Amino acid sequence: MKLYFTPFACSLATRIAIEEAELDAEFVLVPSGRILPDGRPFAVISPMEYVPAMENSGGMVLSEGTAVLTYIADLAAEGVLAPAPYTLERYQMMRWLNFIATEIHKGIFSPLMTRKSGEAAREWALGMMPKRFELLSRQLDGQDYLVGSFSVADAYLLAVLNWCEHASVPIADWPVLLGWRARMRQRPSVARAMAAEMPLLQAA
Ligand SMILES: N[C@@H](CCC(=O)N[C@@H](CS)C(=O)NCC(=O)O)C(=O)O
Repeated sequence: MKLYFTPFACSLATRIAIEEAELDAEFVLVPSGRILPDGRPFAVISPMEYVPAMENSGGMVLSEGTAVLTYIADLAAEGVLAPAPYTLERYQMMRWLNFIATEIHKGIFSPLMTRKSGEAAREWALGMMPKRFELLSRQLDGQDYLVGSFSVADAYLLAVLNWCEHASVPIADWPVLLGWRARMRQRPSVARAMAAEMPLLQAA
């Protein structure tokens, strides 16, 4: 399985998942020109040219982070990256994946991190942030994971909370989230994933 990534983008969550479950994957860095090392345009894998995206040995391709993360979770031993299918916890995990993708990643960080957004979009995102961070903070107050045990939702949340400083999001105003992020960064799978991508980020 190939996983297409950009250092410290949301695709970091897929690397954390692979590390956590000790699965085999080849990580392919997507060049800024969006032409892959094998000469194909990245758009044949990911129509929006977004990371993360996945291509398995049978030629199946999949884009959209929450789908790729759920696919990886289903390759792992049961309970390692996601609650068992058809359980309430499984749907709770999907709820958080969707919340992170829409309300946090795209709803807050995207406008704050692109040079193309204007002041009005930035102000809007900063205005929406407290209610959304408060919800996450309440969920993680006194518990280590978004749902029961570690899941790909935690991996995704960690990947986006890593952007706070870059996006000037005052995470220190949410001590529960700040503490959770610090503890999560010490988790061996997370530490290994971040260590693998840090030199690539610094070289970019
Ligand atoms: N809807 C996509 C969005 C993924 C996304 O925004 N990826 C960013 C990195 S975090 C990206 O590839 N950006 C490249 C670009 O905007 O050209 C998903 O949920 O996977």
